[in-house]
Amino acid sequence: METVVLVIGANGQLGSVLTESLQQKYGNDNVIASDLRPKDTFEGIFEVIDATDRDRIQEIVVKYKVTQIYHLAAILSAKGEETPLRTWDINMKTLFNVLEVSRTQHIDKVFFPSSIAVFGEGAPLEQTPNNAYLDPATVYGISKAAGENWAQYYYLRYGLDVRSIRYPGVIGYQSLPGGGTTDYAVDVYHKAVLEEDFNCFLKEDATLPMIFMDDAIRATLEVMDAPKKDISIRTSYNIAGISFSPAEVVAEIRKLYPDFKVQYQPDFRQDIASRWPKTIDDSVAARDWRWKPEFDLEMITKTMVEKLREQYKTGSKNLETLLF
Ligand code: AKB
Repeated sequence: METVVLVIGANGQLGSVLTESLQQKYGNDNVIASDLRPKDTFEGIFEVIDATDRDRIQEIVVKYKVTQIYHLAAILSAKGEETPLRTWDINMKTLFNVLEVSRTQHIDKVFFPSSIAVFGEGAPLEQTPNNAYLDPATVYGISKAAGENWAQYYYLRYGLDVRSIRYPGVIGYQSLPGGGTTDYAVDVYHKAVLEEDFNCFLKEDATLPMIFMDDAIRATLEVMDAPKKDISIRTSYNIAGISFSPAEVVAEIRKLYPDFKVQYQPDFRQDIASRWPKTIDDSVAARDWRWKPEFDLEMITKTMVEKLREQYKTGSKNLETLLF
């Protein structure tokens, strides 16, 4: 049977880039992008879906004979703290809707993104293992930890093939993040290329796990493509990219922009970051589906600067819609 993919949250930082990769892999006619609002720049099939509305998800699944769902809609760590109960409600309701529609409509595979935000003070900060104790301190982290367990429940109870990755902070030039604690690592490149000063909301030594967009997308496709028998983790897989602190990324950027100025003004996001791992042990993903990141800080910096320069010079439509 042909693969037909539904992406929920297709306008987001990861969703927008993943949708393009899925279009390349399965063809434009076999990828249904969806979000709360359509985006002018989007080319392909788009449906408005509010994922809190289960009937609407089901309608689209039936209409296009969807076989796989990538559920990327969620309120992230920093934004989530503004309205904790609403964040819980939205993150969980949308997940349950996806799981229930998938179970009842016999969807082949579901992708559920988790995050390093599932970890808290009970986990080692360095080389945090896949099976570390989970005591997240943000409502986003709590919803992801619960979501991982529900994903596993649907697999064990109903045989639903749900696969999941715990993303580090994702860095890419194609889209902007929104509402996360790791967002500074994208903003810093925009400010450098625009030759503006940068105010960092984390401390200069706040090391966090990060991953370049290309690696994040490849990991997603690889875990979804892996033979079912190789998927030994039904909660979520740790994946590592590269860990660095604000001071380290700034030092790398200064190799290209020696006058780049930065002030550190840590806010509540520093408290969130201080409980997250600094480095991640991804040996289980490496063993099960041969995960290996490719981009280090130097490569990320070179690519981000080159691509953003190009985009700002040509007044890329993508950036306009995202920034203004
Ligand atoms: C966030 O900072 O909330 C996200 C994440 C690490 O899941 N980028």
